[in-house]
Amino acid sequence: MPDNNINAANENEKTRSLQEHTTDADGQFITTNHGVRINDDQNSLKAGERGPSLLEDFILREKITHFDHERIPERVVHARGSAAHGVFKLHTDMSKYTKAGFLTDTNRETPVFVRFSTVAGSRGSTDLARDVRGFAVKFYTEEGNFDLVGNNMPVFFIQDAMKFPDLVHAVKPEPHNEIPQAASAHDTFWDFISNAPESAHMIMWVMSDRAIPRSLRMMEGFGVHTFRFVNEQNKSCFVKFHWKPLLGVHAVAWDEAQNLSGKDSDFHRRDLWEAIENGDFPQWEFGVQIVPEEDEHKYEFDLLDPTKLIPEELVPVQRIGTMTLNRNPDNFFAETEQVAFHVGHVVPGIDFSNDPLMQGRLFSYTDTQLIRLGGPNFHEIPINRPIAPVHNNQRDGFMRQTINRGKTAHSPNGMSGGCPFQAGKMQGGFTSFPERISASKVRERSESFFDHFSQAKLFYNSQSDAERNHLTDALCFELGKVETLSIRERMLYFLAQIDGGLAAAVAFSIGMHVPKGLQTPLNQVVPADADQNRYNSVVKEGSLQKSAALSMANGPKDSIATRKIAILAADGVDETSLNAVKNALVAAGAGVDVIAPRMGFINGEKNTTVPVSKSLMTVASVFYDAVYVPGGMNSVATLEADADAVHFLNEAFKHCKAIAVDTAAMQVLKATYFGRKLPEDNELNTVLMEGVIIDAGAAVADKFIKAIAQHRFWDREKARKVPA
Ligand code: HDE
Repeated sequence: MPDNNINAANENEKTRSLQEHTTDADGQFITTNHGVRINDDQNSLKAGERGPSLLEDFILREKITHFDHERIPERVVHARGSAAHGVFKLHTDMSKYTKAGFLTDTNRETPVFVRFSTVAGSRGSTDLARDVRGFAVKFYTEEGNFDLVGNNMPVFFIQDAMKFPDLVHAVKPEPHNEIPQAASAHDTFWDFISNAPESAHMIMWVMSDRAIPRSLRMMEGFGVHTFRFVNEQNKSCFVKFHWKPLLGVHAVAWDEAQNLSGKDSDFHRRDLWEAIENGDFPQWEFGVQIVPEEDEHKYEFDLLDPTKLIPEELVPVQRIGTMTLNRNPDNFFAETEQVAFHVGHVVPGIDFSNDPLMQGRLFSYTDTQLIRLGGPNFHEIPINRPIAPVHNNQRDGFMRQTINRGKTAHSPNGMSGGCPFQAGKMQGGFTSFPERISASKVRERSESFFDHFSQAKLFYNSQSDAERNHLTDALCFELGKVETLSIRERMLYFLAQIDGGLAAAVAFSIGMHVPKGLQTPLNQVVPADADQNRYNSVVKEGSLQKSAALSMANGPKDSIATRKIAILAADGVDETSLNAVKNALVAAGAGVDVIAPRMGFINGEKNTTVPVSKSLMTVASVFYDAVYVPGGMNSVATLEADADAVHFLNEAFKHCKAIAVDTAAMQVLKATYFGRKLPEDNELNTVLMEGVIIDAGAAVADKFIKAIAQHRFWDREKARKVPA
């Protein structure tokens, strides 16, 4: 077929869209799966009204059979997920480094589908588990699908794919009693970790607040492995991929996370869904760190080691495009559940590195889809279909949907004029980067992978005081739940190699001492011939001491866009102040709920009605970023005496949120734990009360907005005396 015919055919196929596969039942009759209209979908066919059901009832049998087969196996990891459609728009041409069309043509808009997930829990588990978050992006490029199957943390627990099943078995619920769900705070996980010092860096990330994001929209994303870019001249460089959220990176408090797990285990899913429904489309900038091929061995760490990041101080992240998520899936199962990502889905211009973790993943993803989605044709499921045309001689298999015309399914052929043709370099055929390799076949790990602790230290040292406290608390919590003493002891030894103070603080909390030497040698569980030193610290001196990019505290704090603010009110509220503050918050981009003891409407003191969004029965402060209490004598009297309202404020205070109170509502504040302890009113500006704004009427709004933009006032935790 001449080239221009191929192009015309390609154009036609490009017009296929996911929409083509959606169905809408509006105004339609109910039918069987074979298109027969059904006249009664509520009653089975019986021999007489009170008689037995008849086997011939094909309508009943089809309905029940389909139902019986509704479930498919959940993902073995990352089972719990939420996803959205969107678009990627490049703003900086990368053709110097790569020939990938979607990274060189700044006029293109590339459709994407993004699935966020937790790793350890089952499909119905809580969104708020302490866990890594998956951040998987499918780019439907004109040259085929590129999947960037990353996480919200830039490093991983292990260096070699061989250890992945062990890691996952260790973190999943324990096999004898299937406890605990979606939690790493148990013996098997820490047993594994304490014997795998390569996980030190990742443990710092997972114990940090990055593991309990405020929102999926407020997380960074990372490709983790080092990839290759390859340009038109076949020159290659190394690249690390990043996603930087425009809303900044924010977390909740651990107590809040646990609370949310009970009150709304769909918190992140709901938040993403609602933001998109409201038109608050989440956005990320796409970033790359480029390392020239000749610099491969320039760093103290190995670029192929997935437990290491490239500090942004050494190689800045260049921001090259923006991803916007602008459409919720139409159907969770068809799209979010059936989407199949694969690290091996790359397009010309992007290639792999020899990272041994990545290499194992290149096998795993197709393999898992075969069992999870039931056969080799999962690429035909609408959400997985590329927008680029597909032609090859692969045929048949369960649930094949493509109807291939013609006699040939072989190549080379003469009968079909040689079609489909191999695409040469000029026609955009994928060619692997011809990396030169000369080596012995070994089961070995490179010595350049043995420094397990320097970047763990770098991360720890780069945290703000509050972040470091949270990380310490997280370890106290997790190891406090570990029952086997020798595991706790090994972990203390492990932590001591990261930071003596950290190890001592955790030891104190779990009632132990940091061991001087290792009582239970690690080499009991590593291969007998392994050199013990390889599994211990090989810290390189003179490394970078701190990296600002590793701390969430250094992120932008200038916007309250999409934040959720609660206004507590009851009958008799001062509606003028309420409306003024509400309008100011909405104008600044926040979402506001008026919360009252009952739903419907409340009457303002000037007798206007104020609509109530939620009742105190159904919400809690953990759903909100900040809370405001307007004045109005009767409203204040009601709230002061309402335990739920007082608890709402206590909890918001405990979780270090911005709180605004009208001077006419001081009684409500005084009813709280922290308000009762207030020094006399004019001395409120102590650290403890930072972020608690007291002012009259609309004057509260400006200060309140600035406070909400700070996200949290973690210094309040220094008092550590707030119940709630
Ligand atoms: Fe995955 N991983 N993984 N993984 N992974 C899966 O694929 C696997 C790893 C990641 O939203 C599975 O379709 C191996 C690192 C995400 O659908 C499975 C190894 C990173 C998702 C699998 C790793 C990831 C998965 C399960 C070590 C961050 C969810 C279901 C060699 C860079 C994608 C599936 C989605 C899913 C295997 C390590 C990210 C079993 C063997 C490192 C975001 O194939």
